[in-house]
This record gives sequence, C-alpha cells and structure tokens, in this order.
Amino acid sequence: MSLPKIFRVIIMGPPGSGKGTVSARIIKSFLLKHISSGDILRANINAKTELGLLMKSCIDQGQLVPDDVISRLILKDLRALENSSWLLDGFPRTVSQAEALEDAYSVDSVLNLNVPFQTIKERLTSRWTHFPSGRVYNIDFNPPKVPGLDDVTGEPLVQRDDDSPETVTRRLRSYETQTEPVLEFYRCKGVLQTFSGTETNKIWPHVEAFLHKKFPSIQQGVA
Ligand code: G5P
Ligand code: MG
Repeated sequence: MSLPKIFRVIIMGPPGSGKGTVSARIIKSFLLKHISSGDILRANINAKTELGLLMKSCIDQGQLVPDDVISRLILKDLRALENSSWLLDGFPRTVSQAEALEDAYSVDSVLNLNVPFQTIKERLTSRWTHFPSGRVYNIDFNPPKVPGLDDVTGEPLVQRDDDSPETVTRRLRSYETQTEPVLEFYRCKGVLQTFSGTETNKIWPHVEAFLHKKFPSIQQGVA
C-alpha cells in the first residue's frame, strides 16, 4: 500500500499582503498544518523565552531575525510534522533560508500574494491581533464582532509593536532587498504562482481554485 502524498506549500508576499488572512481560509478548506514564523516568534516574545527576549528588538525595529536562528526554529517544527502536509507562512524570507529549507524538503507550490505597498501601508495601521491564536482583524475589512475582543475566546486584541508607520516602511524595504530574491529562487524551480490585487476577497477565489486543481486530495472531507 502506498503512503498518502504529503504536500508542502509556502505562502509569500510583503508584510501585510494578507498571508495570515489567506492562510486562515486555506486551512478551513484544505488539510494543511499552518506554520507562521511571525506567530512563533511573537509567542516566544509573549512567553518571555530567552529566544523571544533576544529577538524582540530586531522585530520591533522591522529587521529580520538572523537566518540561522529562524531556520533552526522552523526546521525543528517541520520535523515534528513529518507525516502531514503543511503551509508555511513567513518563511523562507532570504535566499539562505530557502536553501536551508530546500536541503531538507522539496516544496510543491509557492503562493505569492502581490499587493501594492500603498495598499499595505493603509491596512497595517488598522490591524488588531489575537496573539495566542494569531487571528487577525482589521477595523475596516474584518472587524471583530465586539470591538477590541477576539471572536472565538473573547480575549483582548492588541496592536503589533512593529505596525507603526516607520517600522512598516522598514519592513517593506527589507522585503524588497532580502525577500524578493526568494521569489526568483522559486520561479527558477517552476513552483511560483503569483496572485495580484488589492483586495483579499478578490484574490482568494483564485488561490482557492488553484489549490483545488493542484491538490484535490487534501480538500477537507476528501478521504
Ligand atoms: P510576520 O509576522 O511574518 P509579515 O511582516 O510578513 O509579518 P504580516 O504583517 O503578518 O506579515 P500578513 O500576514 O501578510 O502580514 O497579512 P495579514 O495579517 O493577513 O493582513 C494584514 C492586515 O490587513 C490585517 O489587519 C487584515 O485583517 C487586513 N486585510 C487583509 N486583507 C485585506 C483587504 O482585502 N482589505 C483590507 N482593508 N484589509 C485587509 O513577521 C514579523 C517579523 O518577524 C520576523 C521579522 O522581524 C518580521 O518583520 N520574522 C522573520 N525574520 C527573519 N526570517 C523569517 N523567516 C522571519 N519570519 C518572521
Ligand atoms: Mg502574518
């Protein structure tokens, strides 16, 4: 009997392009485990782990954390998911990270959300997050049912320290210099699929149709 195929998918895009929002929709419809590097780092900061304390100033300043630190962290989590299909959000973000991932796993698809920087700047100042789960809200786009509180747990929402306009500008700059070359890395491997637009609700049907066609066996409800 052959083992079921494991699918490995990455979601990329500039800060605020909707990676978290689209990932939440993907895992509702597809049997993929969502791993977000930013959520893992913020959980470490919240729990005041040694790693979290070391990385906090880097993240608050809108800089990337060192490649070896984040690669070790993510590859350890992926090893624990050896028999599951996964969706990786926020990693890899440099060519060196992409190479470290490639040494361990081959990636089936890279979904690239291509959203203009001006749209992103407007979005991030009105983002509210539930840190324990990583659920994101936006005052205009998807407000919580009760202002300031998470829909599922009723716990308070907070704004990320790195969502100030100056830090967002720095994050976008580091995306251009350090992360855009990763798109080329995956384009050369023939696995890059780009989705362009300014609204997640218009981008999402294209992502969903692509995944349905490419990975029919991991739709929720398909045995
Ligand atoms: P993160 O956490 O990976 P970013 O900067 O890549 O952070 P971010 O900010 O989490 O990405 P996103 O997930 O792409 O953005 O977007 P989102 O949260 O879904 O949506 C943004 C907002 O827009 C939300 O409020 C959402 O509700 C709203 N929205 C969505 N769609 C629409 C729409 O159509 N219209 C409107 N109006 N609103 C919408 O990384 C954080 C930091 O961690 C470190 C770095 O320091 C990084 O800066 N880090 C790493 N460092 C090194 N290497 C790595 N691999 C690292 N990973 C993380
Ligand atoms: Mg995110």
